[in-house]
Amino acid sequence: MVTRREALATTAAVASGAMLLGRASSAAANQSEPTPPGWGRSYSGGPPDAPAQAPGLPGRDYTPAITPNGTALPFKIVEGVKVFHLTAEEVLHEFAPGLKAKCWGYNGRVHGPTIEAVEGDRVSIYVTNRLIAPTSVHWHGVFLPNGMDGVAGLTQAVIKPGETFKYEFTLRQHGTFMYHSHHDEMTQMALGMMGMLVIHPRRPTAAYRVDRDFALLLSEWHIKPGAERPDPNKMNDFNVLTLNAKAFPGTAPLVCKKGDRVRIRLGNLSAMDHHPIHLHGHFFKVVATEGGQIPQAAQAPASTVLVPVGSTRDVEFIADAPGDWALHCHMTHHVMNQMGHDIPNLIGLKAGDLDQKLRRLLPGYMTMGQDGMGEMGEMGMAAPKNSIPMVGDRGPFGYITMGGMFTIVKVRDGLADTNADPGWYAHPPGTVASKALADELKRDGIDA
Ligand SMILES: [Cu+2]
Repeated sequence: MVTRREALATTAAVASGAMLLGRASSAAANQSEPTPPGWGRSYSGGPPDAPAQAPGLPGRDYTPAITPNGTALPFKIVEGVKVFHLTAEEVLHEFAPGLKAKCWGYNGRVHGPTIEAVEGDRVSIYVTNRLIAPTSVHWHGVFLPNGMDGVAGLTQAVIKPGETFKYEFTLRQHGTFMYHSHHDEMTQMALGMMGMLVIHPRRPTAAYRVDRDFALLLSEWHIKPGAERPDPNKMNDFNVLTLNAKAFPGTAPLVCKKGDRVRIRLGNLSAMDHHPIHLHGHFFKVVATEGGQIPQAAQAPASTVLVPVGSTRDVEFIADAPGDWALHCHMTHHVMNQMGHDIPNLIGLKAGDLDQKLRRLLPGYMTMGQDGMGEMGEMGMAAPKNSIPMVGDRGPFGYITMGGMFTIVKVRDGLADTNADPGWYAHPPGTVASKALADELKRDGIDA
């Protein structure tokens, strides 16, 4: 079956030679201004503008990125221009099983779908506002005419409820970018109004090609247990930390075949926190920021990358170690869900017969936290309606005491389908940490 998009795409490909004579011709180039060595031009205004090229197509010009728990924004091609449509609206969003909240997003999703395009594409992005408040959209990190930058009041009028605005510009860079509301940011971004924007190179080098290309947007929320909406007025004490707006165990795993070259595009639009994202079992190289590609000689190896607020970091690695590898923010409070914050410190407390006494008044009462939080999620103690446990989920060896900004990179040998969760890793015999045997303790002189 030929979809409308494919039909348009075919037409566009056939017509691409004539395209510059059409609508995109006003974007014809005047790039005679010299730029200092090592600096590309930032301006893509029109006219003068960057020359638009034939729209880049998935499969032919790029391998689409994967947005775990998300999706790509569909487009159509009209007269050589790639046309997208975002609708800002309220969305009932599930962060993890047990926690839903009324958020603001785009096209029925929180966060919005990933916009994907190719360097040289002329893009037209329509934004319809179905919120109760005015809004605007900023294309974060993208070179464009000043009036397309989306800063309400500064470079454009607000998009009032019911109105549709059009943004149009030619993409003249590649990399990982983001889009977000730029009107009443404190409220609108805290409610979820953001998404990823991936621009592929027009002529990808061998180094650019990867087998798996993931996009993860980091953000943070304050949702009082039981509340129906995130609270945008909180300046700290964020209690739901998310990857693509999901908190573990709501996060989808990143599934790879052994030996895959993998890219993870990390963007951070949290209100107040930078996130050091740590990958287990591998090292990666930080290959790009929202400012562009990092020269190969400067791509430092690491297993943790700090993603500052308002930034993107692309990391690449070879998934050569089969297993279930944690990928998470290393701030310990960012891998803790709602209930773990701001409770009295009871570490080391001897509850004694306190529990028994209190149970006479409160049947089922149990003092929590005297040996930490590990058991709390598992026991599901006293979780108010519409809230998620402080920590994680049941794993193959017991409870995983991590929640929030946590997911699993699942690397498998001989995997047929990387789109399905392959389940838990089957460890080769003798490769799992286990209780030491008496003769081992004796042999190695361990006085336990
Ligand atoms: Cu963090």
